[in-house]
Amino acid sequence: MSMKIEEYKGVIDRYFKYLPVSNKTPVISLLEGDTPLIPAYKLSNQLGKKFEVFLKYEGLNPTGSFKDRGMTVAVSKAKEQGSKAVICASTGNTSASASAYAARANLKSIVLIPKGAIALGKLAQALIHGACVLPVKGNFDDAFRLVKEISQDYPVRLVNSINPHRIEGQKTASFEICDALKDAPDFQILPVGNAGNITAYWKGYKEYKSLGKIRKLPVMCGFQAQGSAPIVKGHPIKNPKTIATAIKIGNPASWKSAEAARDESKGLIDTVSDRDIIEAYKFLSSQEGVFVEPASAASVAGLFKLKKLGYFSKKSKFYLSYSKTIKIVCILTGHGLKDPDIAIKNIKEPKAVEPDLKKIVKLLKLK
Ligand code: AN7
Repeated sequence: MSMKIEEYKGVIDRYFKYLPVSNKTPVISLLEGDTPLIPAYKLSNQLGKKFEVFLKYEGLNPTGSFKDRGMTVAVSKAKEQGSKAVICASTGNTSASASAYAARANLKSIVLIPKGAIALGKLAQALIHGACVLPVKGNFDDAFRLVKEISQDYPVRLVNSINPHRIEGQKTASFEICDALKDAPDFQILPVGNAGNITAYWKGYKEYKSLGKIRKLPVMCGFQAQGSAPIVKGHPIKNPKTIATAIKIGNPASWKSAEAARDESKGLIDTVSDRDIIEAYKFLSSQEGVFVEPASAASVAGLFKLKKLGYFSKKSKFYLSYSKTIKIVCILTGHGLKDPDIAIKNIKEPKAVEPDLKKIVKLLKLK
């Protein structure tokens, strides 16, 4: 008897016909995608019987964030089109992903990061993958402006999410959710920074709908950190502030398409405070067993906020208009290990003990 196991080969292979690739494209993949959609029982219980909450754990991508879905397409296309180098500005995850895929593709990678404002794990990734890392004495928006100009004048391929290949790759996450649920969820909640991801998800859902693969479209709910919420405030923020460094962005590139996703889906883009983010961060790690970086917890903080606002109460128009179970997917964009400093700062640090059995047993109150 032959036992043939179908090998998983990454998002370009799985969704080939929906992506701007051909048989001539040299596929640069780290087998990204195929991330779990984890049922969140405790979150579901908090909302009530009628609700099922799922966590799309994008932290399990090869470099620890959703950026890998877009980067496999962007770097493969850069390679196909003869680029020798890629460049990006980044709050951390884009730089980690770009440097890994560039290393695999034998491309040079250049990353401009806001000095002192990216999480330690992400900096380590970019450096160890061999990127040329330039910390800029400014914020993300300054770095982003610079890389746009450099890529216009010099032979380096920009791999930030204004590169349409990034959006194409990232839309595969909504395909996976629909494939798993056999339809779109009723609500999708996600953090919003440069706004590429909300753009990509919405594009993916709309494509699946027009292909007849799903019957409905989700309501898209995006959340920005309160001190860094240009879309909610309606104007760019000069000095964005938040502990969620990944989404510390004052002038998002995909502003317009984020608003389109919000409006077309009859959704919303709102704020969550740093305190809300940390609360959700701790809830996820201590109650659901899922460790994410702070920016990712913004989606669950957003879910809690919507609940508090009565969005899911029995009297709400949403509750009444859904006869069946209401499915909510929260996107968890990056792994908790990216930013260990934040974890340590938010727990009580354990005290060291003598290697003494009796003392330890007593201390642990095991008797
Ligand atoms: C964990 O790496 O912008 O709204 O330069 O790393 O698509 O920008 C990261 C963004 C959410 C926001 N969660 O997504 C970068 C960068 C995490 C992130 C976002 C980011 P977009």
